[in-house]
Amino acid sequence: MTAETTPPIATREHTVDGFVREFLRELNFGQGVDLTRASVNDKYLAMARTVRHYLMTRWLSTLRSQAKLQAKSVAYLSAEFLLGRQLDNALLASGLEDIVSEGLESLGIDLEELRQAEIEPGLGNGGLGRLAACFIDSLATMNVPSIGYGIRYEYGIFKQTFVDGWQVEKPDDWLRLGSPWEFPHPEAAVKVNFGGHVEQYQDDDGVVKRRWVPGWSVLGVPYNYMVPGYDEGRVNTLRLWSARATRAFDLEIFNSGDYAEAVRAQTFAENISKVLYPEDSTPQGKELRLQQQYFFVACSIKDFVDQVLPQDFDLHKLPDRIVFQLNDTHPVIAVPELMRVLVDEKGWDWDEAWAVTKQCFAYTCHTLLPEALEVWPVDLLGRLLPRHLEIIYRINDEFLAELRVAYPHDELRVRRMSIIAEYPVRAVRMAYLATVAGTKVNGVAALHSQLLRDKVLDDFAGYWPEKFTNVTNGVTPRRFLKLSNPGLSGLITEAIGDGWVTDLDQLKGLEPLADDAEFRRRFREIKYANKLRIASVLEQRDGIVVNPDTLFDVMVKRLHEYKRQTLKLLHIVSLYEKITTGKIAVADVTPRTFAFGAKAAPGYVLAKQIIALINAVGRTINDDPALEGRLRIAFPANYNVTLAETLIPAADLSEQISLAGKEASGTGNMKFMLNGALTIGTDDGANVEIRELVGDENFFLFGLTEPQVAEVVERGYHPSAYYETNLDLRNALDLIASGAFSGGDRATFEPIVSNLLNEDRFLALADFQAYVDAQARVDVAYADSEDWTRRAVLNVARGGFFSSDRSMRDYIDRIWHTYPVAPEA
Ligand code: B1H
Repeated sequence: MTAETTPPIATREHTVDGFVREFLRELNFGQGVDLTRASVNDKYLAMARTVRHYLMTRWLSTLRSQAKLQAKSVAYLSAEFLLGRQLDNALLASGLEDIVSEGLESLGIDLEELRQAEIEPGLGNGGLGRLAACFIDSLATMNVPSIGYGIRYEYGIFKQTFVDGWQVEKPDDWLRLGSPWEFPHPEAAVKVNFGGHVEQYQDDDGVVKRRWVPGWSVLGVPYNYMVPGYDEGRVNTLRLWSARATRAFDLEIFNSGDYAEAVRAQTFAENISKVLYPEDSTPQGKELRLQQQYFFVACSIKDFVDQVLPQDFDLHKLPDRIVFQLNDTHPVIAVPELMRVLVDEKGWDWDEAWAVTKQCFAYTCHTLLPEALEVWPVDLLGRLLPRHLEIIYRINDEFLAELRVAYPHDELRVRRMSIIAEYPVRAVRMAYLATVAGTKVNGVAALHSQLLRDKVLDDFAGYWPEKFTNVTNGVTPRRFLKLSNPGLSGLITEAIGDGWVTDLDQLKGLEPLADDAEFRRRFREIKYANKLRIASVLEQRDGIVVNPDTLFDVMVKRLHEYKRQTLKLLHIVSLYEKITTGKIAVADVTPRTFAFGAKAAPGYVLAKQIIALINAVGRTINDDPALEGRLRIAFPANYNVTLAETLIPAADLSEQISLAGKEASGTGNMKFMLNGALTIGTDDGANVEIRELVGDENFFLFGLTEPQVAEVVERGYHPSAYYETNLDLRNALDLIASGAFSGGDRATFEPIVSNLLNEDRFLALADFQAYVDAQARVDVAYADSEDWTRRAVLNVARGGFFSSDRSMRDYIDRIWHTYPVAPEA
């Protein structure tokens, strides 16, 4: 189409009057209510739709220019996108903030009330899902053509409640009040097959081929979401798939007269996108989970090949047009799926198809825990996806043949590297499949990538050294500094201008101000205001009272033994024990608020007991007059992105205390740093890089290093030895065991104590003393408020590296080789 014949795209008037008109139109014509009778939800929905309309011009022109230019793109395949609330981000991206506050004020509407009405889409478990959300934000802001593909779960991560201190899960019905940010396209539904068998046949030329005869199918309905870049950037697309029953599926059964069966079949199909699996790091090998994985990946590949690409596109050029980034192993079934499409549907030769396929994928590994590496039993995989299993076998056969040439006298190595595990059951190792198929394999922090090369995938790194790379994670400064900490962002902008929002390295310009007393005073004032803000949120949200005149010591992350919430708890219990037995005077204790936020996977029994113990210790110490209010535990239920946004800016101390070698990266650690908290942490994940950047003197390091851990484990670890020799530790454990926190009942927390004494898989007892000593250094440092603030400022100033914009640049340079394309005006 030429410029003259290109139809125009509608625009909106960027004025207060223009906004008010659009808003009222949405309220009246969209919600069907007038302002005097509108509920908060009516106003929120109208507001959200209005703001999204202001982004529409940019979205449509992004789509139009991409259709024309066909620039190389990234398709980020992820089972999770933990987006958080959308309204503020959309306001920021549309540059409407001032217009909107003025416009709403003129209508007598409280913007804050509308913000609070938004239910956050919790379509992820934790760091991995939030990372995906940060990455797509950065890609849009940096004008990189990209599309996110995932699942529109009807229920996101469960809502956590506490009953007598124990976690009870409630469904997260996030769609119940309407979902103003999505654009459903039922007319573009895609069919996905499952089950059945594979048969042999002869094609027209008499060549014997194999094809899949599926047993059943479902439809995938795409829901599009805008991914608006900051400040006039592209508006990219996130496409999430929702499962529906096929019409054929229902009709056939329906016509047979069995209405109940037809409804049952429909429910069965729609189950696929019903709920997010709430396991973080320890996937359960459930059939429904594999159905989810194949479902969204098959929809996405079909969508990309049939809808996104032009009809006459030569698929041999696919690697010049797309890279599918595999966010962990969850989407790895995409590899045999693309092979199946090329070989079975397009009629390509195997070799030709494999040559293209292996250039189209790259794989990010997010873990080192052996139990987190997905392995699918061939029984299950073969039942659900028989043709894919055949394809995987053939990929493996050819790979092993290649290895036998490279290592002619090393059959042991060849077997170790097989994509198919033989023990304890025959199963497909998805990480190996991804490594074989990917152009690149990356870990998510320097140490993690090193350990991937040296330990988990060492044979592969030996065979393909150049395949392995690192991209350290990052977080979006738009959401986690600009929006979440308006006080600090204002101060930063005043000092160095606002270029930092898209070029976070500019924070370096703050370094000299660490020595400026007036700057430090204002920095402290902002931290204090942030503490007041979270105090009021906690009071309203949870009925929790906290004292803003205390050190805010915060540990927020999923509950996992390897993250060692119990280590922090032992520190608190030990302090408590020493105070109540008169070993230290209350007056000598630094007043602290210990804030926790943590969900446990519903089936993770020990993790749930640890939650109950944190709450039990909290009840005891919060009520004990002997402490004179100097120590308090605040454990709000249902920690989520929204709560993180107010809690992190209020923190003084960031707890990153995983056993060295277990936390792949961590991203909370980066958010705390950028908001001026100091870190107490082990030499693990991205902590290593945080400490390098901020300097040893501004980081409270403790604990065994990864090689030391390996050595201790090698020698044989005996946690009880620490109990025997460390009196403080023994007293703390004994206090828990005595029932002091469980109304005298010794049974309740016995499993936690005996696990620590007899097993302690993550060496909490070995690191206890080092941790307590590091906390003593924290107390000393905090007492010098000027110097503490100086260090806090340096944390902000040196945190620029942790922008997800930088992560995206690294992916682009090392893996994707895609280039920015600004949307046409
Ligand atoms: C991370 C997961 C994860 N690593 C399985 N692995 C899941 C594994 O649903 N599942 O089965 C869900 C999530 N999540 C985290 O990724 C790491 O533990 C963090 O250290 C890291 O910062 C984050 C982002 O890379």
